Amino acid sequence: MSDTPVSVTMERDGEIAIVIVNNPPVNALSWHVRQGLQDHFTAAIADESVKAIVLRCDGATFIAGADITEFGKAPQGPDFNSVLHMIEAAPKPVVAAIHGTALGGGLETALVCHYRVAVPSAKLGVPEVKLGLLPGAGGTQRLPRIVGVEMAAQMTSLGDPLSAKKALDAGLVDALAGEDSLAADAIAFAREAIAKGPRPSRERAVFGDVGAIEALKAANAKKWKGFEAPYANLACVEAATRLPFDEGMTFERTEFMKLMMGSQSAAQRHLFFAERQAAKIDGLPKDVQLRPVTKVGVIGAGTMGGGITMNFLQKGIPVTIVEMAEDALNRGVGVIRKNYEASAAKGRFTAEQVEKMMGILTPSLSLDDLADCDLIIEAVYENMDVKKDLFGKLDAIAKPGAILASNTSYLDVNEIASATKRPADVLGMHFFSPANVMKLLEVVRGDATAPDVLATAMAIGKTIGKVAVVAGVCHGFIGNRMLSQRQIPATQLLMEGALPDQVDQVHLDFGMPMGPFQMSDLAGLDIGWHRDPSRVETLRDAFCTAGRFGQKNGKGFYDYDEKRNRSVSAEANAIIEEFRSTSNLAKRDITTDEIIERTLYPMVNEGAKILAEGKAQRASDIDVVWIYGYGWPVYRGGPMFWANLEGLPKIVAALEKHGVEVAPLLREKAEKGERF
Ligand code: 3H9
Repeated sequence: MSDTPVSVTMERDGEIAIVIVNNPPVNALSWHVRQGLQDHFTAAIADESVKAIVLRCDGATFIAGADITEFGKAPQGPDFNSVLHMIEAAPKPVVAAIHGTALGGGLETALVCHYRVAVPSAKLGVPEVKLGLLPGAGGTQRLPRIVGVEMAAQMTSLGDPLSAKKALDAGLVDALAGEDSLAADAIAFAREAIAKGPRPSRERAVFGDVGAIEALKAANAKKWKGFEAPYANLACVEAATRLPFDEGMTFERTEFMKLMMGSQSAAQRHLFFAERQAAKIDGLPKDVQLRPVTKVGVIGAGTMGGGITMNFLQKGIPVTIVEMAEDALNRGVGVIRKNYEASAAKGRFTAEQVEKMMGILTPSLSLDDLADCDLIIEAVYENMDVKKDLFGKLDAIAKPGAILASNTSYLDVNEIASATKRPADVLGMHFFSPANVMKLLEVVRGDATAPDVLATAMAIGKTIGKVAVVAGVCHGFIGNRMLSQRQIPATQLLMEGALPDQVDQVHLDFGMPMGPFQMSDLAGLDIGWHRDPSRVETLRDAFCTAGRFGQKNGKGFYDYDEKRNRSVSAEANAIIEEFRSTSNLAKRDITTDEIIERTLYPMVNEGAKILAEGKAQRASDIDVVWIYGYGWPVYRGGPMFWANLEGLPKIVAALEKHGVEVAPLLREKAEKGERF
């Protein structure tokens, strides 16, 4: 018996052959699918009694793309492009019947079919750019021939799918089928297409305005900074406008291989799997039942509490928001409304939706009103006594089975839980500011947190559109614990001769959205300041004593104008100079390499400690935290992935050179030639 999985079969309906792909979960184009397509199409083409062919899929979706797990491995099975050329060259009409998502190589397969029929709920797109790639099986050459240059440029460089309706309007889909009758409708369509005959896309002319490509580049310059793939996609679409089809295909192939072999796509593919892996919780029974969450309580109507609340309202989950004082409550609710109205003005919501969301928000001045909530998230002042007092009160109010979560960003969740008689129901849900925008949610698992509580918090994170990552209890959890290892040496570099904008620029060039000192200014330099101007023991004390508190008062490490644009500050630099002169440290030139080694390598080192202590389940979870919580550049795959690319021995050597104690796990991996 052959070892080849049977993932493609063929049926007959009179003169129509129906080729059916069945390769769960997403009908990816694994080698055996390509083999099956080749075998069955060869047979259907050769069979003279077959007058037209339908291609459809079983399961939840049409083909959702190439099998990403095969990338980077030795090729097996037939070459994808050869299979597609064979389908396109069929001397009888071929009809793709699309449901679910026709993505990437899946849409490229549909593009070589002569006709496309889709159910209204289907989505069609080429998301390769999100994996640092381009549609490398003719997508960039066939789309401009079917939907025109402008739409092809948009689809390939942005990667967002079209609805079936939009695809119909664009000519990408020829007819909509009934939601429940796709198989039969596609056969009927194929029967009618027999008279029309085949219609290969490659023979059609490219149409549309090539100027759209430059316009797209201009509109997305900021978003695409540092990324290679959007530009490579556009170069291929542009090539389609001036090269014959076969030459365009060669151009596409070259560009595809460049991306495939490069580090950016490796990083983006890593992130694709890392994000999905993060949802998996080690050591949890498979049959764990989630607790229902139909009503949420949020304590604190400040920036965090308000942002957290918005996540739930947008998903139609009612929230009771509690504040101590009426003016603070009114202010908080007012900000939520203002934010929604601003989004409505930009067309993100209708006025009716805004009212609906505000209609399921219940403002309250009493904790007692949280008695019927399934999940209560505390977002008050970051102080252990305040939090313990609050959790003690909640213990008396919350209904049995309610999940009690703290949005603390540093504090010991076990100690918070100890203030209740139900520590199994307590955990951390650490949102990142602005909480309605940032995608990361650190779910902090306390020593006593029950499995179903943890699983429910992770699931609710997904419901509200977050990427949730499990973290263990430690100071700052995964993200902030690593952040502090960046901030300390960054400040030390100022003492040795660097200036804030030099350090920040290295981080910006690396691809971070802001550097360490921009971040300090944003957070506020006076947070945690002792407020005694006569005590100037740290650089921060010197800044605060000089009345430089950061963005909030327009001066910190930088000067800020009324629009919060920063400029280098002579006064700030003079403070640094003066503080340095008192510390006996000689001023010297600091190189870009040293800034990287001293600010980013210690983060990797801390990541290794976090892993060894089991505070993160896996290295890729750390990458997810930094990408979605702190804007680590996607094309660098997160700090632990990046560390592998840098080379762990190189990192160990640099840490030693700079006098940093090397984490045993990092050293061990470097010595054994392993990777994170
Ligand atoms: C391409 O096509 C290149 C071509 O141009 C060819 C050039 C020559 N391969 O996301 P989910 C797994 S590049 C392998 O949780 P959902 C996924 O890891 C590709 N595996 O489900 C997960 O596994 P596990 C272009 C894949 O319902 C499971 O399937 N296509 C692939 O939320 C379920 O996934 C894309 O970029 C794959 N292609 O969303 C589409 N896709 O259960 C990528 C998924 O072990 N995929 N898996 O964790 C998606 O966007 C979503 O998965 C999809 C379903 C929307 C399809």
